[in-house]
Amino acid sequence: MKKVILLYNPKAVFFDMPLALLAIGSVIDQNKYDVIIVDGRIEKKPLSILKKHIDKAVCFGITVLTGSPIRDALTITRAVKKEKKDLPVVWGGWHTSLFPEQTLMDEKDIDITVQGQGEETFKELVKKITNKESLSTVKGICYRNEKGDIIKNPPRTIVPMDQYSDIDYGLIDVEKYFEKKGKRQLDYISSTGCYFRCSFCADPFVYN
Ligand code: B12
Repeated sequence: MKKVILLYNPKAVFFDMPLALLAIGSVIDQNKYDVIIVDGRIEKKPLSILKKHIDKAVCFGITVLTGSPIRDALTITRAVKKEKKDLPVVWGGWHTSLFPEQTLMDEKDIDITVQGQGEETFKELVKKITNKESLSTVKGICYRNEKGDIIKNPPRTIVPMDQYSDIDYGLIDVEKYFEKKGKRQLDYISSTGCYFRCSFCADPFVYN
């Protein structure tokens, strides 16, 4: 029986494709795992879909931007944890890149936060979690150890995005996004990081 990597995009008022989850989902070996992306912006009852897969899940990953998406991310995290207490919950994205430790301090149901690019980090995390190995060598994460202490590992060096596998748009129902947007438009991000230092922007802090 194949194990499941369960991923969630919180509710928001925008219907762009969940590029972060597609990016981390696309690097997972689909011969070993079924990658299931549930989108709170698309599904009417996302929690019931998540619950259907929870028994086979190895971990539960959520992408989080600072601001309103946090509310739904928390609601879903707590509901998932209530259902399966020992399922590792991984929060990644811009919010946890800016607030690695604080996110864990504020919410006991989050086990791991990921900083910066997620592809390699998530691949490694999935392997460690599956084999029940220590997370102490996984770069670019912050986690709670067995004693309950919050540990921040060294950062991961930024990698040119061309080195990653192609994005597998088959992981989502692309037609549903076209419907929500009212046009057939495919989202694509062509760069990582930025040379400028604009004071309002998160990029200088996350990608230096
Ligand atoms: C596309 C985009 C949008 C779209 C879609 C947003 C969406 N919800 O999907 C639109 C135009 C709607 C939008 C709106 C907003 N955006 Co915007 N947006 C972007 C943009 C340009 C690209 C994001 C993206 O898809 N990147 C491609 C994917 C592959 O990369 P990624 O998301 O960074 O994910 C990687 C890692 O973060 C990590 N990762 C991410 N999630 C997870 C989860 C797990 C489990 C793991 C392991 C790893 C992981 O791994 C991924 C692969 O390396 C970024 C800037 C940028 N250049 O990235 C800003 C950015 C994300 N937006 C930002 C902001 C502030 C907003 C708004 C609040 C603006 C506003 N004032 O209204 C709104 C809020 C949106 C919302 N509430 O959902 C900030 C976020 C800062 C923060 N602290 O969270 C950014 C970083 C811009 C900036 N430089 O300041 N945005």
